[in-house]
Amino acid sequence: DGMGRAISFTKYNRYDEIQAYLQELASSYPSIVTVGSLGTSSEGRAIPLIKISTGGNGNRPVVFVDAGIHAREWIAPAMALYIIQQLVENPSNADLIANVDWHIVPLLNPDGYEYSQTSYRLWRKTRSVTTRCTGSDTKNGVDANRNFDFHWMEVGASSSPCSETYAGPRGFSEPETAALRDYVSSNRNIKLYLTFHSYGNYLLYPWGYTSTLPSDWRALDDLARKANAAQVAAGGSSYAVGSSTNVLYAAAGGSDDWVKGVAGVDLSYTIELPGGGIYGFDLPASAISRTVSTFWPAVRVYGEYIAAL
Ligand code: ING
Ligand code: ZN
Repeated sequence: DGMGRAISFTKYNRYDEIQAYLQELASSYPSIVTVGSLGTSSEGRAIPLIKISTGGNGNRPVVFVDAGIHAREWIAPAMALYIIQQLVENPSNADLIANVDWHIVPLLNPDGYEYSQTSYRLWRKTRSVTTRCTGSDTKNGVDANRNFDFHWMEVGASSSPCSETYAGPRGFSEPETAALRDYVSSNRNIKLYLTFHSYGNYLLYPWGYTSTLPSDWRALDDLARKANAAQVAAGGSSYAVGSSTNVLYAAAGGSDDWVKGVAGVDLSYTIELPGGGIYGFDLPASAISRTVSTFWPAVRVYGEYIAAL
């Protein structure tokens, strides 16, 4: 009908719905949207990737956003989809794409996400089959946020395949994390990395592998505090700001540590969105819209900072 396909924020969208929305954006906004895949998951799904660019031939600074590294944290992909919608479909955000490109992976772990939708709500890991757990195959998979190869397995990660924080047989054993590595390594213009998780209201920066702060921690801290203030002004609860180790817990192999420590992207953040529901990960669908729109002003602060560099 030419009206385009809307994305809903009154329910959690399935993988196919997310892919359909991105394809619709690519056909409705061909001059600024390119849709492709970051790579292929263990179960063979394309990992969706959308690039938003108003020009500059790939020479502009890039904000890289991902979500859904962990399957059960459903509000995170919803947040990424809201960012995509706001950047592409809301003209009042034109300033954020005027001289900055955004590369967004709204669902890095589609296999785990679909498994959490259909079979087991609290699934966290990927769905790769490694060593089977004794007596059960229900605990296969790798914690993708322990699988990045920077101080891999040093702290806060498990070598047991049955553990929820199983780091994998080796760093980058998972096709999903390897795809992110390959993409970020080959895109030298990435100036800011945001990875969305839930839950608990944290704006975290490296390091997760040590309590020592990065030398540029003040810049990381200042920007996060400005982002937090913006979402508080929009009615959100205040987030705790600090390094993962110092304000949450130590864990090596996270994406933010690798992106900063190896890929050399100075500004790297793990954002823990608010929780809800019985388990914390099951924020009711009725709360999605308010949650993502309340955090949007924080994303604007991040985007404005990169636009002003
Ligand atoms: N939390 C993150 C996790 O992977 C984290 C927190 C991120 C710790 C980065 C250390 C480094 O455990 C959730 N909810 O997944
Ligand atoms: Zn997580």
